[in-house]
Amino acid sequence: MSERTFVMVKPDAVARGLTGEILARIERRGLKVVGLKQTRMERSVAEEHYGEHRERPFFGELVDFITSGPVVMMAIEGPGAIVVMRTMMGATNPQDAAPGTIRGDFSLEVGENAVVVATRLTRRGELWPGQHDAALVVGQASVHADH
Ligand code: FUP
Repeated sequence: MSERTFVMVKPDAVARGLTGEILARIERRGLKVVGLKQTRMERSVAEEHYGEHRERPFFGELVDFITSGPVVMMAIEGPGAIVVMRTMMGATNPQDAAPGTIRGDFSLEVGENAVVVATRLTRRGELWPGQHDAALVVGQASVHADH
């Protein structure tokens, strides 16, 4: 079933010039880029997005990092896009991420792990792109709920 998900290239990867490489991997896999935008995260939006981590010791650093430079947001569409993108992204800690995944190939530190993929429609799918650009809104009807 065709799904839509939200992918964001984080500031570390944008600064290192990896946006094209990440985009190319997504396209080569056969997924479609149906929305694309380079922007900067507002602090309040970042805090809400990472709200589940608010009480964790790394929360401040996480928000500082994600707002520290430009990011590239994408809406991605295709069969099984949510699971496929999460698999392509790799484990949260890049040191555990398998080779061949974006994190496993391009990052080493958990704080700077190159990419975000929406897992939960309501927070990761809707909030950021929805607030920034209608072209990136992840349609509720076409995305599975939590998994
Ligand atoms: P993911 O969906 O893989 O990005 O993972 P999480 O939502 O669990 O984590 C979001 C971000 O929090 C990660 F990208 C990095 C940061 N984080 C830490 O810095 N330390 C941790 O122990 C866990 C997550």
